[in-house]
Amino acid sequence: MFGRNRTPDVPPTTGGRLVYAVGDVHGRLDALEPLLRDIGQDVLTAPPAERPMLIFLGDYVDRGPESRQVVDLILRMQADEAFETVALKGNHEEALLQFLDDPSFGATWMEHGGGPTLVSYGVQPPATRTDAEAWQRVRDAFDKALPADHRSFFGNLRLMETVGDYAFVHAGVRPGVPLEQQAERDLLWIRHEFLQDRGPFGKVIVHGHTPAEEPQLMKHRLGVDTGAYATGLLTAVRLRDEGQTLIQARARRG
Ligand SMILES: [Mn+2]
Repeated sequence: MFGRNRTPDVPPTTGGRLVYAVGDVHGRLDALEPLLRDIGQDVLTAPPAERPMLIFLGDYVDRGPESRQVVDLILRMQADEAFETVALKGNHEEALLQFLDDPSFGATWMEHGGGPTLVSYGVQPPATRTDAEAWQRVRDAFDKALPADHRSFFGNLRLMETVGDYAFVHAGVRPGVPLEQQAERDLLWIRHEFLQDRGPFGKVIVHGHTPAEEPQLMKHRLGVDTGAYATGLLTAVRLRDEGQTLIQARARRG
């Protein structure tokens, strides 16, 4: 099958690039700030020939308290020429966009941690979750509160980025399906079918979405979601031709 022909037992290559992939932030600005400081320091220890890449694996919003501020910081990184910054789409960004399209989705979004996201944009969720008119008003207030650069950020998130032998996605890939034929739903949502498969998957898959106490650096997939919204521990993996290294930052409060 196309893409399944990576030579076994040869370490994966980034094609000479230095890449940092950051796991699910979920509104934890207090963990993202120190992590980006550490990454900035790390680059200085061995400056690469080409500009380093910073790849965010999705789920910037929801659950944690500072979704809006996290997006602001990622936008600043995208404007910073020191890095080539790529932001992937997570299922929580999909939920936010779905709410803008359809106010009746609000109650479901709240079950997945959307309340703190609204509050971070200065919008209060309705007191009654089943009040359709109230949801319409909240949707309109959120639409108005969303800055233009945030709207374009959410609207232009990518589903997959590939660098050398690595493919970066939010959740994972469906085993047996070529990477270029993967469905958006799987890239944003898949769990067990992917996590229980030993691979190979065409490339080494770098992903977040399913939190684990420890990052999972396996042969065919690297999982870096350490549940920052609950643990305060945010994880990135540094990829170079020389190997894979974890960089972690812990927020001051848990
Ligand atoms: Mn997710």
